[in-house]
Amino acid sequence: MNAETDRASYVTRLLEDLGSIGVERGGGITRLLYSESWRQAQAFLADVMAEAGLEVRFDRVGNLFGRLEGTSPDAPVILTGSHVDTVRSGGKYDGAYGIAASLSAVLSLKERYGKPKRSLEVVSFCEEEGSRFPLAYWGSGSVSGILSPELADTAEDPDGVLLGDAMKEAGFGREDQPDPRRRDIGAFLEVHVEQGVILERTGERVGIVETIAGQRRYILTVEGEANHAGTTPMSMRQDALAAAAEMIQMLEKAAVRAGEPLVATVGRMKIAPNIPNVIPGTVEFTLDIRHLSETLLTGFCEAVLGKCRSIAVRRGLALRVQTALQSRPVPMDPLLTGRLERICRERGLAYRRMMSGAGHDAQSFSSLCPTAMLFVPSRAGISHSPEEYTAPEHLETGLDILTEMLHELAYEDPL
Ligand code: HGY
Ligand code: MN
Ligand code: MN
Repeated sequence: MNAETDRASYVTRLLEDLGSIGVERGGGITRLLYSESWRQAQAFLADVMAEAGLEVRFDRVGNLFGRLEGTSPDAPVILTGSHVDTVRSGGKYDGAYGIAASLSAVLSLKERYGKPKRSLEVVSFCEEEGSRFPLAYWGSGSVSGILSPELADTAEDPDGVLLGDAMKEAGFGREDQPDPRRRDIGAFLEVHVEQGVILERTGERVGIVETIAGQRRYILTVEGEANHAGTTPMSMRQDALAAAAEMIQMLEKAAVRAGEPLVATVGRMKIAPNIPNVIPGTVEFTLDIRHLSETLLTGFCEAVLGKCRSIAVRRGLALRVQTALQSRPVPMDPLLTGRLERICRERGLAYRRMMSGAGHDAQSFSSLCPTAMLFVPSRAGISHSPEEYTAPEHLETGLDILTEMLHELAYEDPL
């Protein structure tokens, strides 16, 4: 086998191994922040990094770094990687591919060129999805400083466990562990599966991300009155679920009317007391709204939240709105996207510049240092599902481009 196929098979093997951690009967993968499967995955990756001869380090929130020291150790670090956590019943590639490709790229550069000028670091971010706690980007946001450590004292999971307690339970959150905040990063690169169907439809091999959509996540709590389903006349009800249903219908209609690229999703709902013969007294549900334009995103959110309040008032119910996440649309670095484009052209690869409707760790870095993302095709655009799949030749393309980018940034040109 030649070096190229070696590097590629290293990625597929890592994906298989990582994909076996947190796998469920139905084939989905669940690795929620600070859970046992999350801990196993980080421990596995720490071993892989150590075996590869990288300097391994965890920071205080559980981000894992593998460092290949450069000949100018004080020069800005070239950081590459992605997140180890998953959604519930997620796929094998989201996040994991970025970590596996980064590891393979750094290892092959180490074997071929030895020490870089600028240190190269592979990172497995502890959390990006926001699948357990009502925040996202806890890993990259702690490194870049866009999230404050105090969030650990207030963010609670659906079982009422505080993020800070879960962090300590998993062996992190101690003062003697390295502060996650970094100020020595010169550039961040992330390779990721597209999680959409554009590349597959157009036949292009590579997506060069220009902008990552802005995101708002809210938790709406509708307070009505639980009551007997048989004896309470329709005219006397304060049905929290009927009100929530009207709000969700309104939201969907408003999003369709607003048109692309705006998207709005209600992904999680809790009903209390959730009993067939009791009128729901309390309903809590999430809103996930995204757009490329900060102004239009803000305007849309204000409008639909206003309509939700009017629905609650008209029905004599109370409505509480908590903001769980506000991330602005972020542009990627034009010099780095230009580099990616040149590398694709040199290889005769069909590529397209595109936006990302999905949020990514790269979003956390764009205000800190030059940042770039590249996508490889997802089969049928499916993601956040056990059906998530990307063909080996596409994984190899992303690996090849990432390796070249890292070679140029860490061994050759100044940033
Ligand atoms: O939700 C997202 O866009 C990403 O997968 N965290
Ligand atoms: Mn991801
Ligand atoms: Mn995801």
